[in-house]
Amino acid sequence: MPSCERAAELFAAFAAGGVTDVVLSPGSRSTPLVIGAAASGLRLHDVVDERSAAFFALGQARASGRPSLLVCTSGTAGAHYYPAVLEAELASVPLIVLTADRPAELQQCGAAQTVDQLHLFGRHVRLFLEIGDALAGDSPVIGRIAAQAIAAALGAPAGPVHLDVRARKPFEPARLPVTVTAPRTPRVFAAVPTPSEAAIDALADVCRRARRGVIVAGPANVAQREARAAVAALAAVTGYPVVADAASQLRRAEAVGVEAILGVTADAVLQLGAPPVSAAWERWLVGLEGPHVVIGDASAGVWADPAGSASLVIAADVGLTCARVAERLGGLREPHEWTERWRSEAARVQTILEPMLAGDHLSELGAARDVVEAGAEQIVLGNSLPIRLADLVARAVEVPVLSQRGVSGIDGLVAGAAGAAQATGRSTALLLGDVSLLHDVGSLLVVGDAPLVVVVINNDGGRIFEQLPIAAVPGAETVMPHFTTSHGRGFRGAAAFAGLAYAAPATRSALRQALGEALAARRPALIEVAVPPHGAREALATLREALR
Ligand SMILES: Cc1ncc(C[n+]2csc(CCOP(=O)(O)OP(=O)(O)O)c2C)c(N)n1
Ligand SMILES: [Mg+2]
Repeated sequence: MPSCERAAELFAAFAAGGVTDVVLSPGSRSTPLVIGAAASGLRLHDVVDERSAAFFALGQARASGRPSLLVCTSGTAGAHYYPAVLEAELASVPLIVLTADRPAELQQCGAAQTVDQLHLFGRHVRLFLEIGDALAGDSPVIGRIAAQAIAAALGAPAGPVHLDVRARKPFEPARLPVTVTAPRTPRVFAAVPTPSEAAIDALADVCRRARRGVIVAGPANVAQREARAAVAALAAVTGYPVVADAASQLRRAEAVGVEAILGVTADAVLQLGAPPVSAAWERWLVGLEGPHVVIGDASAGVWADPAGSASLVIAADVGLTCARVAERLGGLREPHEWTERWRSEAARVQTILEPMLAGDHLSELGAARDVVEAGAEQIVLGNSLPIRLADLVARAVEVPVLSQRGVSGIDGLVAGAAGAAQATGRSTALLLGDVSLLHDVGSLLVVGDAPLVVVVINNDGGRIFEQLPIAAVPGAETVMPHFTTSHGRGFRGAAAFAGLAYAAPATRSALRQALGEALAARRPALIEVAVPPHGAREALATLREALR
């Protein structure tokens, strides 16, 4: 059972393996872990609510690419980590969870705060280990356990790891601080999935045959920024447009939105990672007759072909694969009618969209454009309409864009953005909906002094549901309140409670000013953009009509 000294050695081993941050939630059973973490030199963050804590750590890891550690007590505490663990699993984010646990003899006998925590997260973690005994006595394996947990969390694919740590009383050290013994840890290089020669041959063959191809990229982790040059090289040698989701890390000046390809028929599509968020994509894919290539991680949970239409799947790193196939294909393809065709489609979409973004009145589309272009060093897009509207209006995006598209929850967005801002020190803008903010309103307390500006689009409810077929059913008005959950609340009081600066701009120029000032001052703030409830519904209907 862990002594505080041995626990300190464990955390020192995590530090040696590249971990920098631990998010702690208070408790007694976790005493050796807290004492050990405090002795290790790692940065500690205290977050009372384990659900917030887990999303905060998730945001740190999502932004930094480093595993973040979570420590909590026994009982229901670890269960509050569940949503963030699921997101980490499906979005491939490295997260290492340490739950303190009672010793085996105190299970199933009425001992307080005791539940069966073995495999608490079921099949949703990359690795589960019960390690209480390993931290007892002078076992030499502590360094190995930390290295193994880090390697499993970094993948490939990256994801969550759960270590359950049984502890028997007494937990306390004889005196503080405890001394830390340097652990013996192996140096670990995580797996990088390299495409085989055969995979490159197959992909090059698809590109040679298809003159009218398209490269598409859905939301991806920030590491995909490293693939930018390789994707551009592949686009150049194939003459294919890059249809890059705003959250793909690949949205550059020459990229086009999904709407731009709706009007054209391609004869091949190369999908990089997850499918794009836009519903237009699914409709377009149904009509595709040529090959559909999916490149990226293809392990069970992250196999990115929900429609089952892929004809070729290359389970390898996107950047490496694009670079290799671009090299294989060699010289630039001559521009021809295909290039003209999609460029003119992209221009047509722009001529429809830009007038809708003119003027100084507050609108959801306008706010999305203003947030994306506010000069933040990092952008976080909330789910529901925000990520979709940002995708519609974003032009080139040069900074990392974080999104929660593993499980697409509207939960934990504030905590995640706070973790991302804190871990990177980048000035961060979070765009999210009012129901999403209500869901995570408690996490405004974890923003602290992180350089985070939370921009809430308050359309008084979940207005995405007005886009769904249910809203068009005759008589739907009787049930729509159960979907939209209109609440009539503003967030001024929430900002005050959390000690955040607050602004409720009445115009877009005021919004831009409030955003610009808060970001430049790196001052945490909440900006509330109050818009008419049905504004997005009307704008999207107008847009669809014009694009037809
Ligand atoms: C944890 C979780 N609960 C429920 C949902 C289902 N859901 C998707 S969008 C949405 C409404 C979001 O409303 P809001 O944040 O105001 O955004 P808007 O639709 O107005 O853009 C809900 C409840 C979800 N995705 N995640
Ligand atoms: Mg809303």
